[in-house]
Amino acid sequence: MLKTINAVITPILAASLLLSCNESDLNQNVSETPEQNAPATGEVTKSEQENFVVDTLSNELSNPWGIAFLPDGKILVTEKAGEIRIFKDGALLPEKMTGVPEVFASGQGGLLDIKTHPDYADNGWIYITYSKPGEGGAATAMIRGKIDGNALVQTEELFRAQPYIKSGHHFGSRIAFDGKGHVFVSTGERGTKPNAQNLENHYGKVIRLNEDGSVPNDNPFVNTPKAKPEIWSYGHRNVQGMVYDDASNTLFAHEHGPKGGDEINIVLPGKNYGWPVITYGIDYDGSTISEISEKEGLEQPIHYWDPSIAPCGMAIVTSNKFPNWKGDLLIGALSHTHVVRVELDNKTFAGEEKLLEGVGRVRAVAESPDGFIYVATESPGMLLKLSPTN
Ligand SMILES: [Ca+2]
Repeated sequence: MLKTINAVITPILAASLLLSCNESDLNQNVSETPEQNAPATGEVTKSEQENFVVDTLSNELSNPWGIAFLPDGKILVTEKAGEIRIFKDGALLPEKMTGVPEVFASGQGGLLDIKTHPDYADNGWIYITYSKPGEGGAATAMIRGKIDGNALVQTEELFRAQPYIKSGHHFGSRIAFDGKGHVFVSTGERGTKPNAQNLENHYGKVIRLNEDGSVPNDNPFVNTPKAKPEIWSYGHRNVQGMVYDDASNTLFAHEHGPKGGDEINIVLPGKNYGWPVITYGIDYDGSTISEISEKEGLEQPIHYWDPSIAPCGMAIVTSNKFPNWKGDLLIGALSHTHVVRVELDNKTFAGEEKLLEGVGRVRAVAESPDGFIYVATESPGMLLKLSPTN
């Protein structure tokens, strides 16, 4: 069952985390977790536009964070404390993947996202983000590697955010491919707001790299003195959901805002998304962060949530398995323990619906290559599969 991480958090860090926010990974607010409300296997769930059944593939995961699909049908799930779990034929294997790097498993840090390359069948690359321990603290990092049996091999580091910071807060991070040779990585500002506006570090940013980790020469700040050339956009607080929509060539990201300020943004090169200069939220202690929510030159979200839902994980529905959801964003909610289906109309927010209400803190949402929807929750750590009923 759940491994407690409290033991490894220093008292100072723990105190700062308690002041933190609703995306806290400390599971301190899970008394509401309605285990008994999780949809029973085989029961038909009716929603506004689609009916589906939910299968619980496992309820024995420990803080699942990211989900990746292999062409042979295996599913890989990261656990935050540093394991990669393997599902074969829909069942969780007792064996864990070997060769996973050591992670800074404290606060919101740990083993984070995992994604197969769009051409995985040809090149075998799998991409992983994590909190890398190092001199002075920890940094959001991305590696790629290949899979040999149950081993992660040929790993190479593609990105490490600079600098290492002594904080367990706001590492991001999600991975998204544009299918044109680039990979995006999101970060968070590590609990230090000014980082998000400072182009001399990698925090509070969306990063864009070539798939081998090199810097694309058309990145927006490659010619800006002192700016980190990997930066694609900035002014983000903590981006834990990001997806590239191939149909509209659009990068969508959501981010944890302060209280009442979680956002969905369309991420464009060189743009400033405003944190902490503008925000719709207030600090979790009730104090004002900014008097303004709009400013010339700063981007507006396409939607914000007040109250906050604590968004984490995101998929865009592309297959015909759920035809009435096609093009919709499915977003996990940690504190609100559901999945939000967001309808878009020409890339603007057109409405939302709550799915799987009370299912637990939703950490990841993903669409498999064969069009099913997978949802990972904490407490208990479940992997759920949503299948349409026609
Ligand atoms: Ca913003």
